[in-house]
Amino acid sequence: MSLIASDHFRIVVGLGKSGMSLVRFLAQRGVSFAVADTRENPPELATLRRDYPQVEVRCGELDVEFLCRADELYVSPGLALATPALQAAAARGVKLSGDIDLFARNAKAPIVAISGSNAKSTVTTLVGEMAAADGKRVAVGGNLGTPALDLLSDDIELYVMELSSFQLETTNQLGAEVATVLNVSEDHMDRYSGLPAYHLAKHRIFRGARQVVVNRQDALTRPLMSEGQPCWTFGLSAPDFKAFGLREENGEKYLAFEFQNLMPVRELKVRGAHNQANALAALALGHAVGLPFDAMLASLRNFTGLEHRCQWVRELDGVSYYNDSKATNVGAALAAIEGLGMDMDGKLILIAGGDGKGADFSGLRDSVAKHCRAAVLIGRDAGLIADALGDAVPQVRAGSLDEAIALSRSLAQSGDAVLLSPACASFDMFKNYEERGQLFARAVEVLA
Ligand code: N21
Repeated sequence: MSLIASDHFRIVVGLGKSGMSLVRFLAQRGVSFAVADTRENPPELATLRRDYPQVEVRCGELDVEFLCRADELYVSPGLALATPALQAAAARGVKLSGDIDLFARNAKAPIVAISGSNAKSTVTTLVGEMAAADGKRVAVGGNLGTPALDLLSDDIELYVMELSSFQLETTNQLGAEVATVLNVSEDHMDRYSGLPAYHLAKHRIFRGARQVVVNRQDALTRPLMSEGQPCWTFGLSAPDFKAFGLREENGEKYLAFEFQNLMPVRELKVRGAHNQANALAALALGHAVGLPFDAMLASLRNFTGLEHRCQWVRELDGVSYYNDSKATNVGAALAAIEGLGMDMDGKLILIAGGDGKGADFSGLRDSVAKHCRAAVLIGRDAGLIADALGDAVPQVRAGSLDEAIALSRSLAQSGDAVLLSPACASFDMFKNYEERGQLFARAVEVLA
């Protein structure tokens, strides 16, 4: 009898977007559950109280005794697994899990699972468009757009999922048809003990995967323990067997698979080596789930890039303005600086800074020295970036995004470009990177 109280009782810990999707999923299936959030007033509390008034909610500091009433906790990606109350519950036998675990247990169609420090939204979107172009009923989401559980439907033929390290941390078994970690560079050092812990979290994406896709140019993307699954690779070098890459023939560069040229690189509307790598990664993932090359190549030809991802805003006085607000880590900013810088006659005015999440910014120095005329620094960690850049480039501090834009405009010469690529999260100044990007674009659009 005493077993019953804690049997099949779950607690959703963290009431954000995915927390609400868990609530809907569990309630719909008649599973008994409660909700906890460390915040006194979590964002979705009013919605929960309105739509599920019978559900018990505990706000504020987590209570271990309460958590231990559950046999399984679904932990939000916004909460560190190292949180003492979660670890205490785990030590007492409570299973730690997340929405992706539950999604994986309930998905009846193959899953394409995509992680990485950068480009995961771009590649996820591309694979989704490729599948749609082939006429597949495809669902795209996870870390971007719709939470995983809200995608579940018996009609779906393919799931294309972007997964963050925080989502993977709580995923015990994914069982993807094909899984990839596109690249690994430092991010979220405020949540991990170091790069190894972050790397390990990302690699949980390979658990139970039937095929894997690996980046030939980044050894950290190789599964730590290969289970002998078919392995496809992508990279900028010429491809061999089971490989996607670039091949040059008669002065023309092609996206290529093994010994077959697929499409001239110049037919892509997105520029830069990193975007060619993204296209090759999407081709590898699509090929692994049987998408035909004609549909995949048509999608690649149409793709103009994501919002806030190195997006051209306008030209003024011979100066182009780019919104790369989605660059929330050093690796992303580097890709933008190198990608744009390479293509230009003029130089870049880089607007960077924000919440650096404990990053080491020294990796920016060489690229900034090479491609930038000046750096305009904003936000909480402006000083850390200033120190890391040293005398690589003239730098100025701005107290607001508007001031940064005005300063950038005065520093730019005709032929230059102003690039917002912060290498930081936005939480110190904005709601999120989308708001930061929208405010940048709006302010640039109204410059007289
Ligand atoms: O937009 C930006 O500028 C930065 C994006 C990053 O740096 O990459 N994203 O840190 C992690 C989790 C990230 C973004 C969204 C989420 C999921 C949340 C859910 C709950 C976020 C925070 C919470 C907080 S839950 C609780 N107590 C930036 C809390 C909770 O405080 S990210 O990877 O119980 O959404």
